[in-house]
Amino acid sequence: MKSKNRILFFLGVLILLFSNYSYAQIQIQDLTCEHLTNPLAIDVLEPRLSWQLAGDERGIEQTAYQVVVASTREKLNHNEGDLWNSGKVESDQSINVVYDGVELKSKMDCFWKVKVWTNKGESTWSESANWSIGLLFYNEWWGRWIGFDRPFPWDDNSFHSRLSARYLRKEFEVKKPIKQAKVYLMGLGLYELYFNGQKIGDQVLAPVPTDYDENVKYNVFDVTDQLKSGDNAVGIILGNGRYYTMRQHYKPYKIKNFGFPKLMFHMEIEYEDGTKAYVLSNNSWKGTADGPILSNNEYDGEEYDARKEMPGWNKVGFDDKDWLEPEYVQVPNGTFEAQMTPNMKVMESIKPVSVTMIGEDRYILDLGQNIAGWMKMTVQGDAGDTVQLRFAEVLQDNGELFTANLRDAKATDIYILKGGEKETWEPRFVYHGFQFVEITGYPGVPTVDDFVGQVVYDEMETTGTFETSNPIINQVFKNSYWGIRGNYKGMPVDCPQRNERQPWLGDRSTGCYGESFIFGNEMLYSKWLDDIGYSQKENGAISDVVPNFWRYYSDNMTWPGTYLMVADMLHRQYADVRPIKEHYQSIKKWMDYMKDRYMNEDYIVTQDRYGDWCVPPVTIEAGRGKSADKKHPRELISTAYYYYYLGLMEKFALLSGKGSDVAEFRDLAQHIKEGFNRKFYLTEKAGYGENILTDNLLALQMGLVPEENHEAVFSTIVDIILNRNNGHLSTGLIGTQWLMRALTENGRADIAYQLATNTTYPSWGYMIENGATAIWELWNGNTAAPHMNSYNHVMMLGDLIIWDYEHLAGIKSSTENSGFKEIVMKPEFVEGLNFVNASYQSVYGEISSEWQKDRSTIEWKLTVPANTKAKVYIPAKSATDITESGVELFQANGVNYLYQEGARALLEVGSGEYYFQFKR
Ligand code: RAM
Repeated sequence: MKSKNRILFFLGVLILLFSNYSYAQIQIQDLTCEHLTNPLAIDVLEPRLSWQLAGDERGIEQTAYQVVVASTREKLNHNEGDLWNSGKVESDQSINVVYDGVELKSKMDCFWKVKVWTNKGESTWSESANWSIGLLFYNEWWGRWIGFDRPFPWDDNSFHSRLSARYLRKEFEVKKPIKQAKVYLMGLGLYELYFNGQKIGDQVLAPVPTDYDENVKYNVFDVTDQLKSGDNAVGIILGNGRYYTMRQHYKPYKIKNFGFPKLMFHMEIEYEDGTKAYVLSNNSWKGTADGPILSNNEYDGEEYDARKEMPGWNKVGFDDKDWLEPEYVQVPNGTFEAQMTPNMKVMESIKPVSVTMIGEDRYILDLGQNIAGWMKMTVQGDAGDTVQLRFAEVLQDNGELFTANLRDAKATDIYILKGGEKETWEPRFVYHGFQFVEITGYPGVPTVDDFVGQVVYDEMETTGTFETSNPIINQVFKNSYWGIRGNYKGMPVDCPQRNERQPWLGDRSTGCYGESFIFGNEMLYSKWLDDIGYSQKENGAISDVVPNFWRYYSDNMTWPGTYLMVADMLHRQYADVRPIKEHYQSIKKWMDYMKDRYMNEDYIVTQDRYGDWCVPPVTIEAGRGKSADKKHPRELISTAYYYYYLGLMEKFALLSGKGSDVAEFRDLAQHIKEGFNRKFYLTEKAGYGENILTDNLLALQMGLVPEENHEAVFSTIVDIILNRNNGHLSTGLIGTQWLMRALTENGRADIAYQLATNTTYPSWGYMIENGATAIWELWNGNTAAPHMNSYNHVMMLGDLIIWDYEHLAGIKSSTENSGFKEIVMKPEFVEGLNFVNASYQSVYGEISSEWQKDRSTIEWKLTVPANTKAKVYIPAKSATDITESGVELFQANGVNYLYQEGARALLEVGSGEYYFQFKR
């Protein structure tokens, strides 16, 4: 560049910079519609739009926004909001802004952008984003349901169901230049979709499972780029999933089977000239059940015969004359709904640690981590060579797989080679929970380079990082991370390995809340909430397992009550109030049902089923070889929970505009509180019920203890832990949900810390000491009887993850301004812990908290996202004991000292990064 030009260039840049000065300050990012990024199909007509603000200055607050929604990209580029132009709206709302434009219709594409005004300047227009509406009405599906509603001679529909995969194909012609082509697909139980030989999308095990009698989820793909002019081919493989369920004729009253695999396909091609063409599922397709996938069963594994591959079956020109005409099959009962939670994906691939020979032609592969997913294998050999992979979570002492805890799940994949070149294979329609694999029949010597562990779960963001100076806390956190992701399977399941894998409600009642710090699980749990609603019977009863593939309507209190807990979590963590509004009536119906059936005249709720499920046996020896499924139902538990739920109902009523219901809930709650104290309070012991830890924790944390007994009951809790239990917990699935917060909120974070770092039985650390790489189902997982002893179950996490974030890191949402619009940052700088580094991606953006101690001072660095505020609690006698970024507190930019609260100074800060220092 000539020097004159260079000067002109820099001048230009300068002018640009200055003219945009106020704009450049604020950026808008992460636009979502219904919490999804550019969804291809939603079936919500008042979708909610969200965005995040970012900028370098402290204290950024949105003061107004403008949203423009257009029917084409061109219109949007010209700011022509033909669907909606909100105009400038004075508001600080940046999440869940409800679309309020032209009525949305099936198949509509909507393009949108937003700009904001803040107290620190305004933004430019955001990048554009989009959403599309799915097929809203049944009669817009023009295809027919096709498949084969029968077994083939090689199928076996006895107990261990074996069904080969079904392959369907169709060729069609593209006659003119295409503007857009979209596929709407329901493939049950599971599908893989191909166009011209290419797999569409990176989803696996799609769609997400539902109770197909109630609803079937459809997936939508934009295949504009996959089509070519002239002849094209579409191919679909169908697996069983939970539709043709894993066990046939087994406790038929309990296990739901839906039928044989089937699909409905609807493709619309819009040509550039405005005309349309359709490709629809009907009997002009061809199908076969005689392909390479001989069998696929989630419990038992997949069998694949590569010799039976049909090269080119999903491409143009394949000779399908031997294929069959598909049948018009039984239509699923459920309504058709757009799937608004992401599918599963291979989220991580890991290399095995070792492959060891343990016998002639037998090897054990160790992945080094208990995962849920499968192995991908590379192999070379002769046609007909058969490799068998058996999966297990742990080994026996003799080095063989331990499979007793899988019960009758065969957990075995079989691959038969086609021979010749190297072959790479992974199963399509199954997954396993495992760390170890027994390999037999592998031609040559298998090595770690021939295998990859594929970690499979719902596509979602990892939102949390967490690390402390204590290795046990860190390892338990890491194990939790693995356990949680392993058990997300389009629904939260209890375990991924044995012949169960069911979405039991009780396991997630508080768990969903802790999990939400680590994973962006909002859509998964919103979907689950709908599933729970669907499980409700006419009379109000709700299943313990939802979707209710296993039908357990036990009228238990604590499992179905998860309905309320999930709705509450979505509100607390994501400020999502719509689920509460949508489910309010059904929740209330369940509450009434339980009250009418099970509340006696003394206001005691009498029905409970599982009690404090899986409490630790008194000693590790006492639990040796013992089965853990003893139920000890307790009226104290059901009554306490009913009381707690009434508190939630009060909140839900207010949020749903049902304020007139509040008095009824309050009144009943008051009676229950009195009845509960009359029946369960043991005056001389200052405790409740059997005076065990769980009983007292529930009474205290659920607000059932009268003010005057508070201290005494808490002392009993402390006494039980420190003296009776010698510094250990004694809680099962129920009590552990309240344990860590009860201790901390009542001033004994030190005891919570002791429980979190214990390595002796029973404790989370004990699992680690005994080789756990996920979380065990049982505190005594190393000695219990195998038939109910999973090594990857998250229910015993209780409120530990919540404690990690809210109390160690000090990252908590206020209840009034939920979804982290207002953040409560009140870490416990517990003795023994020297640092905590944590971050959390909230709906507003990243929140972080990093503190560390040296001999005399504590340094605490924290980040607050734009358009939020934080209440910051610092243990200091006065503001003068605190500095921020090296200056006195009163001079610090954007920090507002409010007042002293006990031993802490309470500050308020706006968005930005802060760096506090204060004396220990
Ligand atoms: C078991 C599972 C599950 C639990 C139920 C009650 O089968 O372990 O986690 O919720 O029982």
